[in-house]
Amino acid sequence: MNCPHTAAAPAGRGAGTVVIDPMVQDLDGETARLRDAGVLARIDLLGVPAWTVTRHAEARRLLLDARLVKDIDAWDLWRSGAVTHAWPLIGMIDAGRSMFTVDGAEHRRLRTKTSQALTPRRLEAIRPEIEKFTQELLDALDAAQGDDGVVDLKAVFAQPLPMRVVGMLMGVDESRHAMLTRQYKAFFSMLTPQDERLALLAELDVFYTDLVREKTARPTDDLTSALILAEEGGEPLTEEEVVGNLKAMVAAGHETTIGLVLNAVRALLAHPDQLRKVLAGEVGWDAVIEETLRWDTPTTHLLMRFATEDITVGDEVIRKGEGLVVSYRAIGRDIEQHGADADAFDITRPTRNRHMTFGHGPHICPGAALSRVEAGIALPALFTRFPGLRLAVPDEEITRLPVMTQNDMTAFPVLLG
Ligand code: STR
Repeated sequence: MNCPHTAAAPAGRGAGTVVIDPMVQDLDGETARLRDAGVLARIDLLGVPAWTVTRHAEARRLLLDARLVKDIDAWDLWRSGAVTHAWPLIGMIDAGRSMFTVDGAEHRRLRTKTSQALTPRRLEAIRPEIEKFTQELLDALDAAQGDDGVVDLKAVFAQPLPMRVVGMLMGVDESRHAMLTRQYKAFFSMLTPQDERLALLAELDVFYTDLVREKTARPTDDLTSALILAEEGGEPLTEEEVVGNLKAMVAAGHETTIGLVLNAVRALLAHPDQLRKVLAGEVGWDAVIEETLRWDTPTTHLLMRFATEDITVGDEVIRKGEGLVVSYRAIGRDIEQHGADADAFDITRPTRNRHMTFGHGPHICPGAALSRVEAGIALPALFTRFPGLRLAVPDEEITRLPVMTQNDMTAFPVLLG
């Protein structure tokens, strides 16, 4: 293989190291290279080496393996000082104590209330509000059309909707949403200088800590307040733990759903025959959502777990102290799981529900049902209101943001028709 992103293969070691491109210039090519590099591939993340798992079956096994932990102190490169806060991706791992960074019994303690608040049954209660936000943002879309009729579906619709939903759930006032959106955009972008990223993470910590203190003094009807209150006879979460969970919820709830909604719209507009079937009621929106989750995952790579013992995967060994990434985009394109046409978008595919985009095992996405509810409201509402919706530029001109772990577009200019 003659490929600039793939270094020469060390003898007997698969196809070599795949250098992950911070500018995300060729995501499909990179996904294919990862798949070609093996079940377990060596990757380079801005100079930092790690393993990644690229296949469904093995990822499923590894995500249940208690020898892999989230605790950054289990990472040799961190303990030795080779990786520091100067590394642009450190904020994806060293994110404070929360359900995202802790394992085992402590993890269950940190996570239970959040997952209980986000069951499909509990979410039915907030469906009317999500529908109301959706209608308001559709009005905003209509109003935002320029003289040429062009409007950015991302900025005006796909981005504000998840922020409003997660803001309502967690009790974050609407006056802060625009600011948070800007901060997360800068957090994820590889164009942001590292000192700025660290400064904005510190600002976010102050903001969330203030919010938790306010909710401690005056609890309201939101998940942040629920996280603060102790279970009867149970041990309450510490302030740091509540702040950590709140951060994780807002970051994850906001960023990933933008990708889900936009990727679904993009896939449908690029496959008009399939869009027709959906609009004719021959195939359900749930099929669109699941196939989009599989084919164009909102999370490209999930950082990171660390081996507490040597772990053998096929003929490779993840050594104790090494890091493992899960490459969800490659996993969604796994031929053994989805067939030889795994690279094709097909809402009638029999395996469309058998993807692993929300993860697996104890850390499986607690917001999965919420994102499905949001997309399940937003997509049909959008196409019902604007049946003539189309891209304002050729599909090839849509660019991805320079974000290594998430799959997010710069903008999505459309004509409402
Ligand atoms: C962003 C920074 C922060 O303050 C807290 C977190 C914890 C949850 C993380 C989030 C991060 C980045 C995006 C993640 C999210 C959990 C799910 C989401 C990784 C590090 C996904 O992309 C799946």
